[in-house]
Amino acid sequence: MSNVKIFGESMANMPWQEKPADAIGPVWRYSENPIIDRNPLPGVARIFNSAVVPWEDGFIGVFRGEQINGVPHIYLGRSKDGIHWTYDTEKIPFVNEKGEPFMPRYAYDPRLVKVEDTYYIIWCTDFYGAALGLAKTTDFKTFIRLDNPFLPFNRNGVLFPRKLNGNFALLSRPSDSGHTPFGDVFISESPDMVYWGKHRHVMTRGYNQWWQSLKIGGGAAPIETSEGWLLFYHGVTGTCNGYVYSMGACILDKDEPSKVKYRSENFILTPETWYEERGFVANVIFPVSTLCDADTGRIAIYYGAADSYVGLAFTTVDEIVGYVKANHVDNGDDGQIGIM
Ligand code: BMA
Repeated sequence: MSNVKIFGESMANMPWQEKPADAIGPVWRYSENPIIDRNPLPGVARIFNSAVVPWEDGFIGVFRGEQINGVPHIYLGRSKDGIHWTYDTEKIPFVNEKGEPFMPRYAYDPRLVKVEDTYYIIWCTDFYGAALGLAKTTDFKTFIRLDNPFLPFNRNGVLFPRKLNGNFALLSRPSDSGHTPFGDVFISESPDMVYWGKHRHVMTRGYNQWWQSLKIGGGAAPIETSEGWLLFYHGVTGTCNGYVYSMGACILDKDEPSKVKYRSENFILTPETWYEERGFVANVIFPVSTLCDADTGRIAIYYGAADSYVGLAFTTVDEIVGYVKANHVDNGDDGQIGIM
């Protein structure tokens, strides 16, 4: 039982490992990481930055598969235990709203979020440069591509798992079309997943926390808790050898999620293991989705590691919320009063 409540479903079958006695910090890695290794299926060299949800008696997910020609696309995968995955060998066959085939030129960093009875996939697509792509499914057989929600450039779209005040809510990070050496998180609303507005600033990269000083971006879909929306995100610093991506955590206001209630001063996971430090892009931890059990407060975080592997990490809602509150930092941007 936990003190902080997760408002969500029971998930007794989610992957889980207890915190080891020697763990440092509020989040600990799965001992058998990485859960997805290189060359996971024919024609795909690497899977990383991927998202999963519970489905039937197991789990289903959308996977960023980097093909052997270097172009990323989204593949569907299934698992009984959330750890061992099998994949469709063909890319997800999107159709447009008329039912005609639609294949994006490339697709990466997919999120998968259930809102009411529909699963939405948000990814980075080509729209005269990097922009958010959007599709929906109810059965994981037919995937209907919807209009791109935003103008270019934007690469990090994270949907809330329920409507807020009657509207869908989407976190994103406006960017450039390249490797973006800047970036804050914003929120936008839509009554119908077509027209977006009510844009608000949520949070700024951390001026005084060097690990997130360059840019930040939404990670996994926010988890609704009795303390507010718990968000795992990525924070990036620039070094003389390139970017380093760590995982941060914050809690957004329950009713007005453009207001940051608490934001951890410290990263909660940073590249330390061989599969995070070494790979196609070294030193990347990129959280993309979570599974949680409302009964026990357990949380499993799926993250891309070094643009080469998928890692799994665990925490509990009590542990992470307690940590974020105890290490809360005020960046002066919480709430953004008057700046809209
Ligand atoms: C970002 C995206 C991510 C990637 C990260 C590190 O801009 O391209 O997919 O994990 O860079 O390379």
